[in-house]
Amino acid sequence: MLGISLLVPGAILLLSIYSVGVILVGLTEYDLFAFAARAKVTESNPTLSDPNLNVELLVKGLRAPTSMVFVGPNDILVTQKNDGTVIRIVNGTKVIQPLITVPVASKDERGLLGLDVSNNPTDNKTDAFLFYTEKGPVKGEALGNRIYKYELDKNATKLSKPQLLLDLPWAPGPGHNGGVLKIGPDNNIYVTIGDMARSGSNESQLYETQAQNVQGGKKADGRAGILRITQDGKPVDEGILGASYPLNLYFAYGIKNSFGIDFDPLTGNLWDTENGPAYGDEINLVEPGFNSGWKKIHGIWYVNGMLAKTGIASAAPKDLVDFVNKGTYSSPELTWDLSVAPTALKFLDTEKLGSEYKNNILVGDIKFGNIYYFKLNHDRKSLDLGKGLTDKIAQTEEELSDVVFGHGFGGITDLEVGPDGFLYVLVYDKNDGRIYRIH
Ligand SMILES: [Ca+2]
Ligand SMILES: [Ca+2]
Ligand SMILES: [Ca+2]
Repeated sequence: MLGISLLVPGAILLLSIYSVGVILVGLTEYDLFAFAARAKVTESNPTLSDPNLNVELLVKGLRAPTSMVFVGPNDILVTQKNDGTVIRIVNGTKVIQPLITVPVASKDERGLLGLDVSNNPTDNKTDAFLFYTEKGPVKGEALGNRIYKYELDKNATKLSKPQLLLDLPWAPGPGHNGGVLKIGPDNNIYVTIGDMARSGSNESQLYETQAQNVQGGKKADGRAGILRITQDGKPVDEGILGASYPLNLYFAYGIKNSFGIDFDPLTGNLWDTENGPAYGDEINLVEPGFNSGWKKIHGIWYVNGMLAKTGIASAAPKDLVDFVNKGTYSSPELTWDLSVAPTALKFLDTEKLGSEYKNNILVGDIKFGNIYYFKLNHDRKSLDLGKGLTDKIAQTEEELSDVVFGHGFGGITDLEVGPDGFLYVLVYDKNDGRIYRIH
């Protein structure tokens, strides 16, 4: 039903209205990892808009890969969502023995979702950080969405000495766990976490907090934001939105779900992608205390309890939670009316693809298998958009075609620049996940 609702949301809404007792909230949402909502991998090679660039298949047969990180030249660690393994790809070949297998709850969007590594220059060790939905003793339940720190051995063969750094909500789920984890230029850990909504159920209303812009709602409990912790799992300074735990972990809030963050290599500013309710996907500049507006606003539209648009939002809306003037709403730098389910966002800090690309943004999607390319404006606080996108709204495929960098990848879950300066694309599939290299 979710898959069909993506294609014809209006029809499903109509069907549901005539179905006795069906609760409509969330029905028009798509599930990112669900079969029908994803672009599929194909045997034909993806295509690129720039005739000077080439794409090559590096590895295939990965199982539900969600994130990757380089630990050396031609040496990549990959997380697999459903089996909880971290595997290693050396020179395009899979190493048989995984580095670790963690106990995951893997229904829908739950599972092993995020990975980053950090070289500690003081003791010459490499730490690795994983985000996963930890399996609980009761079927269908989880212990939490958790971040663990591990030691990566010198030969990169195993992850050991797990330390629980952060224990985040998982209920009701199983959607919107976020799970992208990145070490920032300040050496702190940044992680995306969605609202953990349950599609087709009103149970989610029990979990509405001030971080979802519900005035007088429950206290923020760690969901619906981008959180920041030190590499020891501690809050950073006194907290941006407030000093109480876990509010003091929030870097940003009002986020329905995000599968992509990265830092501008020139300014250090954080940017994200966000997924809307079948419309209103976003790219944002995320300044400290950023409020993205969910679940009052998505894209540029006010959202009602049925997740339908109810008009264009004010640029300075008054009915949002601001944590005593500490949080600031800002509208997206780009919003999609036509939903693409954007995922990874990557600044190309390399000249290897051509100097014109340097320090600009690539964004992947999971619905169409596209990579989009965006230049930044001179002040690096907005996107340099032309033609049909000058209104900052992508209404049609034609408008989007101007920013398509690559097509035909299958659903993209991660983008990385390798130590060789080339671009690597991680493609999701349950049994035939892939990595492509662009050079
Ligand atoms: Ca990555
Ligand atoms: Ca927003
Ligand atoms: Ca437009």
